[in-house]
Amino acid sequence: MEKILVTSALPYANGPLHIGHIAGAYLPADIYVRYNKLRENDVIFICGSDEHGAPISIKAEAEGVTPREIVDRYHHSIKQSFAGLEIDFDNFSGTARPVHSELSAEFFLSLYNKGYVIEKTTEQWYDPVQKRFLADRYVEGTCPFCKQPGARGDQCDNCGKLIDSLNLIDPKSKISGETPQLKETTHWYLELPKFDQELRDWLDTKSEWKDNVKNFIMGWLNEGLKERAITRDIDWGVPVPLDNAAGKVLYVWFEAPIGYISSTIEWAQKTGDPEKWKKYWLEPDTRLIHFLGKDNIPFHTIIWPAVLMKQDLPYILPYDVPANEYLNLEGRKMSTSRNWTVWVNDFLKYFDGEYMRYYLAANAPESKDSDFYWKEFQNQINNDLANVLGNLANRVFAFSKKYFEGRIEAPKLSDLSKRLLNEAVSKSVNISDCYKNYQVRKAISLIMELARSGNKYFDETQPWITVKTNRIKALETLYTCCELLRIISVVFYPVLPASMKKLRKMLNLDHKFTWKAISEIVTEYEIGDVVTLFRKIDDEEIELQLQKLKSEDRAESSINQKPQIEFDDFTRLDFRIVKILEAEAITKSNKLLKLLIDIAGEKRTVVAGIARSYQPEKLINRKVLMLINLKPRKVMGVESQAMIMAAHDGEELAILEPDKDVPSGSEVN
Ligand code: B3M
Ligand code: ZN
Repeated sequence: MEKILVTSALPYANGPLHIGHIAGAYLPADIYVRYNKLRENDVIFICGSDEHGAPISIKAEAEGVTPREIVDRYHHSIKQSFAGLEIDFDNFSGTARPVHSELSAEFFLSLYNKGYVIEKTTEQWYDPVQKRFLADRYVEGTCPFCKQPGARGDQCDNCGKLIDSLNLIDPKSKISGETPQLKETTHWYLELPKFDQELRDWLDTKSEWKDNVKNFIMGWLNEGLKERAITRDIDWGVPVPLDNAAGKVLYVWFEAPIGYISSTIEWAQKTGDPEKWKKYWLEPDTRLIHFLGKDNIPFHTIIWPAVLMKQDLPYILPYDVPANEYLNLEGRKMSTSRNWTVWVNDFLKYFDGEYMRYYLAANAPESKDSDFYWKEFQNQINNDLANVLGNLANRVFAFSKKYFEGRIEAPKLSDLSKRLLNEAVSKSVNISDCYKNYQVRKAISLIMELARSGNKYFDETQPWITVKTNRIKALETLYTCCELLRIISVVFYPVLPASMKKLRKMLNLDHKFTWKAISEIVTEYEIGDVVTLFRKIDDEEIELQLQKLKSEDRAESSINQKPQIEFDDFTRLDFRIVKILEAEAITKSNKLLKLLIDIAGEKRTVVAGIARSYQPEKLINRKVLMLINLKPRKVMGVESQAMIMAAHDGEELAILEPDKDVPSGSEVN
């Protein structure tokens, strides 16, 4: 019996799950775990939500709620997706729990005390309005290499070069739009260069790893490992456990993988044997297998092993990291900000979770990117599941009920029948190897071959004729097919657990079964109530999904739309029609005018950047659109208490006036 600890990358609790997540990190792991449970291995499946990091705290601030609320919302949504897809963890925790913070602090201190962490003070971008340091991806500017505007602080999408955000030309904060300032800050860095040899020696033992994973790591190592900051200046996270580190937290990528351990500890506590986690994490015979998408490779194969190597306790290192490539949608790269994806909870409103399992497993991005096409989804479900396997089960069971009252006893088998079953048993060995080697696509194609051979056998033996001429022959056909379906119910279980249980129920077989039992012949079947295994998907259902996708698609648009906001975000904006009472130029500025406005009797001062398009005297008494609940800001020494709305096209500005007279103070929505 092997001892196996399987993990899936912890999903960020800042958004719902989509098919890309499932295909990359969750379904392959769940299939692997189910297979190993059938093989009676000692396997546990551990995960949890990744609840820290800047995106969560920024989202919380934008919505005016606490990070906890965001985390709870998505933790719940994610769990719902997993339940609907039968992704069945032994424990699903969250990294904002005390057990995790304590362990993360311990991990940091262990590295710190052993001299692998150094403190450095550097200058970083600081948003003066938001009063926060800006992580690289929250700074945007002109690329120092190709001079294209809109480059992110970490990378330029135009020329693809990695950027040091300090070199961006004309940097702007993505959160407030302001020009950030350089400010000194102190952080703690993991001295990765010190691990170079140890990591190489360890990776040398991993010749069996998938090529895509090995190539990725060698690229990193050969470029030369660099020190990495493992702390951040935000207020949501695990506090850095040092006296001089107030306001600093551990970098989310430093502490998130520790979540695999803290979740296992939580699991052990729940089982009533709190020490049990050690049997997995501290004993070298455990196989630790991390399932993830390819963007997570370096963190799991370089930084995480380095962190594990220098702990006080003898933690095991990853045994394998079977990372997957990307899943595209309808031939295009998936994008959540453009809504070019399929959200799991939305899918589950229309289709059975097993349909997603089947299609994503049969088209898994195991060694190269693959695609989700709605039309192909329909075809594969209808052809493979409904027409081949579903049909085989249905015709065998219906026939058994009709002519044999569902009682199918083993007759003497002909060579043809024996060959079919022997073939199935020997294929089950190949299928087992496929599961073991993370080749689920191949496993599925072998299983479909079995089902097809069953239909062919049924057609060739013609039980609808023999039932009238030689009943024992008809019985032989039915019995052989039942045996074949029994074998399929085991080998297909890792991919389609619920459907295979349904199939076993019709065969009147136990739900407690093992891989070993494949070769244990059942001599008598008593067919239970016959139900449809797989319903077919209509064209209209697929049309609906395609329409939904296209109506929400913004990928091809050139309007450069900002990320979508919630309706609640919109209602927080207070737009009004206001009347301009006075207007004058602000000396020292050729852009700005100072306006005095009236909002239903209340007077306010506004600084408006419209001087190039409007002479002050032309504005008096006009009613225009303004946003009145923006926090007052000082511009050129004058406090501006509302913001004028104007359309702009390059140089020229156009203020917005209502198309009939409305009172000053009128709400706009
Ligand atoms: N949450 C990144 C991701 O979802 C991250 C994985 C953490 S695994 C320790 O892509
Ligand atoms: Zn560039």
